[in-house]
Amino acid sequence: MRIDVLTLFPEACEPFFSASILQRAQAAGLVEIACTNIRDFARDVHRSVDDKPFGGGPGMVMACGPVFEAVEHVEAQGGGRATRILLTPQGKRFRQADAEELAGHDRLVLICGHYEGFDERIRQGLAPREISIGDYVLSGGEAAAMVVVDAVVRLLPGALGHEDSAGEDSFSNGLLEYPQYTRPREFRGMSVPEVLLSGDHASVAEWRRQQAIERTRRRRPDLLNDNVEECR
Ligand code: 9D3
Repeated sequence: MRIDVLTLFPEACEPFFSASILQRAQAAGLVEIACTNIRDFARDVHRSVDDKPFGGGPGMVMACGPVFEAVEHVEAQGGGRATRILLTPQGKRFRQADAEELAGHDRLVLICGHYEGFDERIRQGLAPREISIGDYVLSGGEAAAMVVVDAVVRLLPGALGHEDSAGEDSFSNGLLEYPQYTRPREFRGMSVPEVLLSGDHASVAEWRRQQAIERTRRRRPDLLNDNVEECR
């Protein structure tokens, strides 16, 4: 997989992609991640990438030229047309199922905005998917791009090192995780539930399933609607 992140702040994104699992996945050849500065494709002397909105109003709008040229530039570096993703508060809210779907694509181009928004012709001409990561206001798309890349790359076969982990995640089965414990058996008067020390694997599995369902019911009842059969 190849992922290009188009941004006005490549220096904000690069350290994140150079750390931890993302670094390992790149070293293992599972993914190549490159950040490109949209400003490199500005053509005027001021290297501007934004302008005042036609019709008036507050703020600035990200202009078409540099964004189109940046997309065309990275797509021309082999592979042809990529799956284009615009990070925007107006996008579809990103979920685990979206990460799983994107993990099956060969080339992703993520476009991060700053300013009040994108010139609408970026949507019209580039036909990107639009993704939001949740209902809160960020100062730009970079943090959202990091979230999407992280969620996708860890799903690539070989990225985690211990292969069955991703399938056991919260959200893969639609439930929150059960409580976990490690040594010591007692810590400051708090003990580990007896069933986990019993060695009875069936009882452990049943206890964990019940705990996961109960925790989900209390904290995230919205998730249960998607998984009625898990709760029976
Ligand atoms: C005036 C209306 N604002 C929308 C709530 C304008 C606006 C605010 C913040 C436009 C862009 C931004 C920057 N945010 C993103 O680029 C962004 C984002 C987000 O703010 N929340 C959740 N997901 C995302 S993905 C990109």
